[in-house]
Amino acid sequence: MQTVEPLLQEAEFDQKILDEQKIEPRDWMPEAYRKNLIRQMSQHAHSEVIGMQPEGNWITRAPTLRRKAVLLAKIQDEAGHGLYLYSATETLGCTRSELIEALQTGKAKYASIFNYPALTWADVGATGWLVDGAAIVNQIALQRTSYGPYARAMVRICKEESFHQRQGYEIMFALAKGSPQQKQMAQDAMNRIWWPSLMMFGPHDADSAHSSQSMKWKIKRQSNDFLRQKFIDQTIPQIKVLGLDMPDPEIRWNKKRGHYDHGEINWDEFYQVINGQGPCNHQRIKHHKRAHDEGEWVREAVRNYREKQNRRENSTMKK
Ligand code: BYC
Repeated sequence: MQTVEPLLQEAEFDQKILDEQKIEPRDWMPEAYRKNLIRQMSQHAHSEVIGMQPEGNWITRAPTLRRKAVLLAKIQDEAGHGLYLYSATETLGCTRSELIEALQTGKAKYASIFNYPALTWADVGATGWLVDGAAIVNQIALQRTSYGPYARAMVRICKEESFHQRQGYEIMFALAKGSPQQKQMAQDAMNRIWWPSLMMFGPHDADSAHSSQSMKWKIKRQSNDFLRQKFIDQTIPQIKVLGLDMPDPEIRWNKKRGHYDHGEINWDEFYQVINGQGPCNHQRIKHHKRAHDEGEWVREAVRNYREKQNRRENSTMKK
């Protein structure tokens, strides 16, 4: 039989959610809420970190010094997002090394889009524009998520992502208004990145395993399909400004719905990629493991420094 105290704690938690109050790390929370947050937030952190790889591949080949400086700054921002999100996830009682292990052993996912290669310079533009653009649509909703540390991390992340989206669009604009070859490169990059960008919002609502509970707990504030449609509606006018052909022949304005209709995503491809069989999954994890192993000396130095500090503090307390 349940004692009264857990029931009271649960009622207090439910009331906070109802009243739009944030849940904070020291507050009582249901175990399933905590686990679900660790799952989603760590996946989000991993996405930021793995997402540096396809763009990082272009730092040495950026066409001008200005483009290189901007790209470097963007990629460093992504590293920062990963770090805020790992720290926010650790407030739920797990360690950084547990999170990294889950990523490296394939237990934790990261956004499927980063398992595709960045083939040309235009991919850097299309990634900033479409991938960061899709991320903002999702993350604006997450600024109102019920877990305080996650919501607060999103505020700064959204500001930086909008700069990323603009720099990507500026690259696309320069290419689309450039030579016929440059315009073709922009068209090709958009055609390839369009569909994986739509996949970033996850499966259809009816097939989404976590949505219903996550919406009740206000972890997610808007559904996968709602956010995907929002992204499509705001991006099509931008494609028109670029003067590029639509990446999907079924895109047309539906006056009745007040939204753009579009073709169906290839869901077989989506599930293949999220289950480890995308074009670059193995390469991405292999690279992460190598970089992580090479950074072991930094972690060791930090551990030694902390131990030394603790010893010093203990000995001054004894005095
Ligand atoms: N890719 O029940 P569902 C960035 C998984 S990075 C991979 O709908 P949920 C950037 C899902 O995890 C920003 N997996 O799940 C960085 C679940 O699997 P598990 C990236 C996906 O959580 C560098 C299963 O499918 N943004 O901006 O309710 C350079 C069932 O799905 C995907 C985020 O990470 C996917 N696309 O909703 C440039 C946003 N979709 O865990 C840019 C944070 C679904 O049961 N995350 N899955 O094994 C979210 O908002 C939500 O987790 C999702 C999915 C909307 C993605």
